[in-house]
Amino acid sequence: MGSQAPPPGPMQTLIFLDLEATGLPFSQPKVTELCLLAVHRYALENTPISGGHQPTVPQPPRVVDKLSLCVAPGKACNPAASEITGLSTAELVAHGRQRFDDNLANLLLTFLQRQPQPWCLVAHNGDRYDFPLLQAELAMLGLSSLLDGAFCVDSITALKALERASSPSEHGPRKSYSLGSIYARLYGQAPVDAHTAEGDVLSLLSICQWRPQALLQWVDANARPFSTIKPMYGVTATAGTNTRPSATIATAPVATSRNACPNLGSNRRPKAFPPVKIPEAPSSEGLLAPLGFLAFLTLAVAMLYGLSLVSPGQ
Ligand code: DCM
Ligand code: MG
Repeated sequence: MGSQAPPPGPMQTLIFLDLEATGLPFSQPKVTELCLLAVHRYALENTPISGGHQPTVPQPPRVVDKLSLCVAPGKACNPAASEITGLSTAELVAHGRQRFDDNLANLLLTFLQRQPQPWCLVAHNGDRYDFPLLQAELAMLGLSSLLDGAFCVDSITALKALERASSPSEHGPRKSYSLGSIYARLYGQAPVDAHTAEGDVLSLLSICQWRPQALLQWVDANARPFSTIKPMYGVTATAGTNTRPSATIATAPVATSRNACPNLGSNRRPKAFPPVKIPEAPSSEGLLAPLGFLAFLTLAVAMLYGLSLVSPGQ
């Protein structure tokens, strides 16, 4: 982070984002549901202050844009993921849901383009989950640079900073920074519709409305380009949407271009691992030379031995 250029001025739109998927990073998850909620900074700057020891859950702003979609993941959901999200691959297919394809990527970009820039994506645990997963889905379509115009922050880091700033002298047991725990700590109740993309996004917005001015300040100081996010897992094939994830997780060196213009129609190149160099097996030509030499030696020794047997001195 230290060497990176600072973000270009105050973020105009915060886009709260949550992805549901087939499982956790080690299982190379695929998205099953996503929700984006775009809120202009004006709304956060004008959030009504609710005082008291236990503030009430703030109303969401009246003016928001929201995009919520279910997606057929193309692979089985882990039982744990299905259990918490209420989504299974069979159900998604039975409902005719479509894959994470070019059209969806286009929809995401079109949604962003309706918002004043700069845009900042906000996701809870986004640095480890939502952002790398979104990058992996885009990379598989050959659209690695699609969201290069966006910035992003992880709300776990933001809320840690905000809570510390609000009670710097507090020394208790280690706090949990899961979305549900923060929400319960701030508002004294459990979040609604946890582990649905829209429910999680609304809870995320609520915790970000707790100290809206401080949050905006933190976001402006810490937003980093989405292009710096590495995909959660690599892509090996290079042909359009037929590319498949490789067996390796989060090891792909990423060649993202900050300046690349996100354009679905042109110059698509999926991210790919550099080819692994396998030590070459010795060729048959390489083996023939030493074998010929050995044969020659054996023959020479045999001839000398034969000569020694027939020599008159023996
Ligand atoms: N997830 C999981 N197992 C868990 C928690 C989460 O597989 N115990 C996966 C599936 C969820 C995704 O992470 O769809 C996102 O989690 P969340 O619902 O908290 O946003
Ligand atoms: Mg979620």
